[in-house]
Amino acid sequence: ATKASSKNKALLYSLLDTYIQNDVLSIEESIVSHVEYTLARNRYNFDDLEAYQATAYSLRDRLIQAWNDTQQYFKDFDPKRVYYMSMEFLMGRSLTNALNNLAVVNQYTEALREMGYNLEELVEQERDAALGNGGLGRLAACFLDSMASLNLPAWGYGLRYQYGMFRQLLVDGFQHEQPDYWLNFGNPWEIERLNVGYSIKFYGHVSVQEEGGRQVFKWVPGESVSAVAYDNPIPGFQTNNTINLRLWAAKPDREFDLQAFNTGDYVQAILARQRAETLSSVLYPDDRTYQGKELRLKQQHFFVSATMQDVIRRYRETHDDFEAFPDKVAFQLNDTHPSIAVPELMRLLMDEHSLGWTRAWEITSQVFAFTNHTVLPEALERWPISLVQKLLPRHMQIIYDINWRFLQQLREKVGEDLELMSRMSIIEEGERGEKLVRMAYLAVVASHTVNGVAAIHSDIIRNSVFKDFADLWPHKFQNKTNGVTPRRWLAFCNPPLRALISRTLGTESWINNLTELTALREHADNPTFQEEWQEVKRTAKAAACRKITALTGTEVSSEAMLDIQVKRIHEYKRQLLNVLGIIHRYDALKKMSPEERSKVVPRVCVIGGKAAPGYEQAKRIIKLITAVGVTINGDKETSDMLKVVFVPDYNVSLAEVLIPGSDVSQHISTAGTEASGTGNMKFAMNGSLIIGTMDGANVEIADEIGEDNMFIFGHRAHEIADLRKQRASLKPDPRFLHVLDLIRQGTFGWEDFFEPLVESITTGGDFYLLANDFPSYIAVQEEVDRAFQDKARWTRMSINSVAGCGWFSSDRTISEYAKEIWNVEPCIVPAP
Ligand code: 4GP
Repeated sequence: ATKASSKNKALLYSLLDTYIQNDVLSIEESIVSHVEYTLARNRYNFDDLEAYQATAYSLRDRLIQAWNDTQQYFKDFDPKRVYYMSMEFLMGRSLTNALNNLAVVNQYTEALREMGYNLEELVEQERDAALGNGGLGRLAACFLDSMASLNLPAWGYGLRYQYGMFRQLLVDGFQHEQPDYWLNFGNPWEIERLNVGYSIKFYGHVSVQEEGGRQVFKWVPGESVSAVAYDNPIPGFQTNNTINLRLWAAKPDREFDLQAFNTGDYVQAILARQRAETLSSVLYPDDRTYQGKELRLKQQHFFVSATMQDVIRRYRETHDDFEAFPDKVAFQLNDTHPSIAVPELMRLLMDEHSLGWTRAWEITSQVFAFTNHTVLPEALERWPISLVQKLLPRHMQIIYDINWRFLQQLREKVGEDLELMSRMSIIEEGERGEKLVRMAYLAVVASHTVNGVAAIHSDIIRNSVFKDFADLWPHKFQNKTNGVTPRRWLAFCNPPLRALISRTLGTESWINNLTELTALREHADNPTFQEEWQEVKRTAKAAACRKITALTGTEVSSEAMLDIQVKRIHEYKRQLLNVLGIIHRYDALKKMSPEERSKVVPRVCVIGGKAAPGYEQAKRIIKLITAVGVTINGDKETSDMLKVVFVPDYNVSLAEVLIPGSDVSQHISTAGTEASGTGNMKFAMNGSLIIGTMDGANVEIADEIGEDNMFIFGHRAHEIADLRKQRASLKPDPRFLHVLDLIRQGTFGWEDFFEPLVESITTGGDFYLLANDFPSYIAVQEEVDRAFQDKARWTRMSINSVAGCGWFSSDRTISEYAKEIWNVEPCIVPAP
């Protein structure tokens, strides 16, 4: 009886605890005490920034509690864990996400209101954590959210850049890059772990010694840097589980200092050590091309080596040898960026933990899996041997050994096929005699599984990018269609839509089980429901329009159709096709009588996205968009019917406002070039209709929501190769040629500056086949206008879009990875 009653008491206290913690007064007390003791400000007088920071610290206390419970539980339970290794995590803001996941939005709103603050305004004080370029980095962030929400024993590992993705300014319509000092006011969401650090080696040489009849390799480094951990708690939705994103920052290495200071020049020695810190300071903003940059390879090794050492240390806390390592550890390589982890793990196992090659390789080849994110050839990383040799001499030896054994194995299987062997070799005999390491092949050889990110992309990988390997090891290749988190990208960024859906379905369980949205289909034609749906869209659209006006100074009417294309600027993504379509629309408007014009559906065309700083054509495209905007928006005759705006500095938090408000969005890459796309999923999930090609995940979106609920156009992937061959003989549509003429004639000014763009898509060039797809693009745009005029039809399409999005929850994607690649299971932390 006493046992039972003490159990009851414990339960009572824990309920009471939670109650007291979530009581508005306690929340106020917690915020005020952070103002006073963490920020050391006056508790009676603090501004919005301080209020935001104190609120964040107050939430961090809760996150730390849950984090500790979770990590302790994982430690006791010792499940197999997955480590998601990525050079990029494009997290965005944390406040709204934390409030929602901890289910304390109302209490905090109320507490802040009583103290005289508005939560919505405080949210705006937070700087985006923009530690990523685009799709690949944002996918990693969505995956963390799903791993936490699915209670997986998972961690993310990455780099703590001090400068995230650059801020984009527009000056006279040109992109300028400004540094993103995101840590200027500190980062309340992270926990600095000065006690968790590793020494990371670079340069130097390798010596070989005989020890007990066995060769022992000793790497004598020429430089060493310390990696220090910063932990970022990642809460799950409606669960106590809170996982970790561990980011590494570089610090001068103390051990190494001893030698350095003997040189006699004390000040120089300090300055030299100080430079070590710059290693992790900046994110490379050139998505997809990092070739040959020594600092980039240094960053990769730094991040990977710290991660491998950390994982091994954790594993060794509970295991005496490496027998169980593959049963306890899974690594996912987010693209090839972390693939130097393969030789690094081999090195640690052999040189530091005395395993033989065979055993080390057995272990290594059971723990890695690799995701490819793009088929663009320039993105496949290849490092000059001379560079790898200089920076990581021991790794170069190991890579040669891996390659030698692989080629032996290949020879045994297929015989002496020199041509095939040189095609598949990890070492490429580059032009001008410069040999290169093909990082993707290294990753494929060492990984037990290789996956693409949408069905069509995984087919392309199997049939072309990695064809030889897929023929050799068909079992290695899988598809894992991307997804996005329905928390951030629907429930939290679009509260009115969340409320309407929950009211209609009578539950919120769809947020964790997104396929439940299919039940919306039966309401798609219901007039009352349609009206409510339109009202939700109106609210979101008004907010998006206000934001657009605030950012650009251009007034846009929320009566017009809001048409958005936001993503990195890339030729293959064909923002240029969008602009050509806009010019065509403008030209058509100009040729109409006022009477005809009054019947046209008004449209606001929004384009946003960053260009890599060295990518000239992409930067020209931005200037073309803004120049076209100046002409069109300034034309009184048509400006009620058509507006063109370029939104500067597109980022995660801007996406959260624009996406819910849009009517249509464009995902119009040349078929076979966009691996998946994830923006398409976010728009569809918010009832924005998709104008798209049959590329990437658009193909599966069409399967799920139905082609008749989208605007599909353009040539299909299987036609592209032939069309490319026939480019020289193509007779482009006269409307296409006319649009090019308008640019050439200077209708938008800057005709000389735009010439290389026009040139790139005229006959003979036009690698991305704009001319081929232009007629069907124009036709589908007319279809879009017609559909928009039929409100009931449009609303039905919009409802069906959302209803068909269940498949694109990153929860689905992550469950597949967990079952089919990682072999890890949920590990649910009991409620406190
Ligand atoms: C992107 C792909 O371009 C995009 O299609 C995909 O949805 C996303 O990865 C996530 O898988 N690739 C990159 C990159 O961002 O840097 O290669």
